[in-house]
Amino acid sequence: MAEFQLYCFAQSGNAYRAALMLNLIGADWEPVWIDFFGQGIQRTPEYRTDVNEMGEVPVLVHGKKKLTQSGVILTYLAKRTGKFKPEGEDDELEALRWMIFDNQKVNGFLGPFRFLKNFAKPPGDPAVLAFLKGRIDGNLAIVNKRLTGRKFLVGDKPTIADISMTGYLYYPADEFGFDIAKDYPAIGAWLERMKALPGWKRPYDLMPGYPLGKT
Ligand SMILES: N[C@@H](CCC(=O)N[C@@H](CS)C(=O)NCC(=O)O)C(=O)O
Repeated sequence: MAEFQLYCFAQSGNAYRAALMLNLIGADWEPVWIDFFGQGIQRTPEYRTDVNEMGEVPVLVHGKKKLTQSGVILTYLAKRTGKFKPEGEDDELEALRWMIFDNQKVNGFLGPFRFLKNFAKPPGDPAVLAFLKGRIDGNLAIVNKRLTGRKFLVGDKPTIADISMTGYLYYPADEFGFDIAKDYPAIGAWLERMKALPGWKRPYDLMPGYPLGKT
């Protein structure tokens, strides 16, 4: 058995943050596939009792510890290994600030937008998609401005804030209907820098369940 188990599925950008971190730090980890779209295991009472009361993925198991919320998982792994750890109180708080903004307003909107566009049955209401797209555009512009003239979100090295922010950004452009890397050049350049880190992999190459129905 590997040292870490990560409950995840290929289409989850929230889980990708944790999977990418595990790979970038060279951890001994294995995925536990959650059949999110088929059986919807995450919504069963058993899952909520035994795995995560919040009914979500990702969940990281490390020995007796079970951690949920990608931000908590990233923080735990950074503290344990010293890798991608923001240094000093100011940078720690700054990283947390960007991770909360990301969770709520960047990938927090991109995830539901992509879900409604690609996977929801019936497909998402166009008015809801238009609302989310407006928010996404505004918030990606904020991230693009932040990354203009700087290499990473916090300080001059990649931290967990950057790993968090990648959430849905490496999924194919056709799943969104717009190309984030092209529309936001500073984000595009930063995505290339993150891609160059040893151990980087695309979400569909890192987690099981792609294409849908294949484990
Ligand atoms: N803020 C959480 C978000 C986790 C989340 O929303 N995960 C989705 C999968 S991408 C989920 O499990 N949703 C539960 C459901 O829709 O039933 C994190 O970053 O871990």
